[in-house]
Amino acid sequence: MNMYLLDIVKIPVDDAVAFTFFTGYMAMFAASIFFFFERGQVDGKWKTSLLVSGLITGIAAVHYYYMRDYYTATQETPTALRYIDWTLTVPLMCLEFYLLLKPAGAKSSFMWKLIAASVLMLVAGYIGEGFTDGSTSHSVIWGVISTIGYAYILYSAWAGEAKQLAAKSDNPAVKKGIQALAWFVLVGWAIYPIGYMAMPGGWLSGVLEPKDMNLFYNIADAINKIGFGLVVYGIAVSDKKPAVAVA
Ligand SMILES: *C/C=C(C)/C=C/C=C(C)/C=C/C1=C(C)CCCC1(C)C
Repeated sequence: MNMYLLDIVKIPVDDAVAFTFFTGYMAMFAASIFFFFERGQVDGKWKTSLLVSGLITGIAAVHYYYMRDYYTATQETPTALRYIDWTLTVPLMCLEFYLLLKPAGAKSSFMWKLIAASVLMLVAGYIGEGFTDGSTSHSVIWGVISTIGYAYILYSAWAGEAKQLAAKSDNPAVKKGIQALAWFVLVGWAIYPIGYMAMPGGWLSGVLEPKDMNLFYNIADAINKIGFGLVVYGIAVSDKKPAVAVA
């Protein structure tokens, strides 16, 4: 056996899950390069936000690199890697809200409340998936607890603190951007619970196979992580300093 070929993986042509692991990896990787390079083009006050956008997709790219291999080697769901990734990237998305709303008066307590809600959402989801006994009750109980955390973030974006801070912002680009992020949280983030329900005992386990969970998570990750970054990028480029008139 040629020892240099050990890393070659086989992807069956009908394995949609493997496809999304590979395209997800490449998309996250490319998005990171884009955000890091564009960071040099935007006004100084947006540079940290763009850096965080690049970190979110960059951290995801590294995890996808490993999750891809894990899945192709074992055909199993990389639960631990998935949640390690989310534990880093979701709080960074909360940080994006804070950075955008800081000029409108957001305090760090605003950010910590969002982060606390995201930790509740993710810890409960991890117990639900990682420690399942295959029963519907286990899946549902932890799914419901997780949803409490999700509901808090959703509430903040649509009616609570984030919404109210955005209303106070004197920057139309930020107002529009926060509204766009609120849509991502409502529609893009709602894809995850659907994937969760594919787990053994889950409400959709009669319709979906357990590995289909990855299909939902991979598609949602690409939409949300790259989408969040593009919204931030959109704010930064539409909010250029007005050109100085030449006398
Ligand atoms: C980049 C990763 C992101 C934006 C991940 C978001 C994850 C969620 C919104 C997960 C939510 C869940 C529920 C609301 C209930 C079931 C368990 C979870 C963790 C899948």
